[in-house]
Amino acid sequence: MATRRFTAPADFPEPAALDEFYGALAEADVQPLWAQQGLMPRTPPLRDVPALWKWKRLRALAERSGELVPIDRGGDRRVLAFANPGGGGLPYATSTLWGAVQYLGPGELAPAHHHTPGALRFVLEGSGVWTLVDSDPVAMNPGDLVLTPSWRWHEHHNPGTGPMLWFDGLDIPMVRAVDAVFFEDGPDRMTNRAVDTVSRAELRYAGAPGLLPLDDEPPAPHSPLLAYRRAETDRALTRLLAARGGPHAALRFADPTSGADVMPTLRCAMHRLLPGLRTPTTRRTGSSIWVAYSGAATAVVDGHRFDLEPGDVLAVPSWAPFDLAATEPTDLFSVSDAPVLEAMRLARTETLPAHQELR
Ligand code: GTQ
Ligand code: FE2
Repeated sequence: MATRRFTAPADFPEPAALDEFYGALAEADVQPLWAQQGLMPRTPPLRDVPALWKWKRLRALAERSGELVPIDRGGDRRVLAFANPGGGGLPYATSTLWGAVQYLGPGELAPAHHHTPGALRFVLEGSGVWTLVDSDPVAMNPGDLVLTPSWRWHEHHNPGTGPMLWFDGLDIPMVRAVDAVFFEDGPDRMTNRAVDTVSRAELRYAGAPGLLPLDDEPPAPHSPLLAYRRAETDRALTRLLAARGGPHAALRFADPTSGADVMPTLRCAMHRLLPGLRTPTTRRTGSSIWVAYSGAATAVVDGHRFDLEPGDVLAVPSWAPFDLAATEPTDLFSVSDAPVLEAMRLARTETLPAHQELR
């Protein structure tokens, strides 16, 4: 059997020589691999923790922010970001995803800006609001998914009489990690006015499934369809559930021209679960945020049990065992970093042989 050969350093180097050597390393801005802790753990350690934000509490805080804080503070948005308790104080729901609840009061306008992080909105409460994406007015209503992809100008208008609250999902931690955040305020501010037209994006790309304009535009790096309507999602879930014979259907929101994810960094999905099933316990690389839309369900994440009611938001860390069970018919929205993990060829999924035990 071949023996591994090493050039032999002194068995017992002089402590003073070692100290001097480590000093010289630090001086030279280099660090030895042999002094690193946890650089390559055997499996991803849970950095973030599984965490739940209850809608009841969130809603009250968001409403209070509407009373106390004008919209022109910090980023021109009234946004409460989910801060993962394991995230060292950063305002991130997970290590790769920004999640937040945004509150836009009646008569308010969140003025135009653009940034390289891509954003999506999943509407939870209110009506009559529209987001202008570049020059396209996109209406917002509960259960709708609205996209404001990277570097597209966007401003939110509420000409109505009640507030709107929605979930924001962005790729901010990923774009920050690669030092590619750019931001600009809009050139001028539009006046608040109601728009009752259908967005140009929907006129072109949401006519009917599988029917695309023949005079297609050059492909954008994101879905050209900027809104996915609740009625359509609901109908598609009903049909998929029928096709599968229940009790779990999941739909991925896709670019109608390519089938790709809605944005290069973010995967969005909608799940419907019927009572009587606990999904297999799986874990995946990459993290996700889950937003309950309707019904009642229980999630187990890394042995911790969470009850999901409408509006509740759950953070699922990378490689955390995760399963779901509904106590009544339940719809859940999810956003994840899966396109990035897949592009990096780092996507892994494992289904555990048995359901996890509660801690
Ligand atoms: O609505 O434009 O939650 O720019 C974070 C940054 C929302 C927005 C957020 C943003 C927005
Ligand atoms: Fe924004």
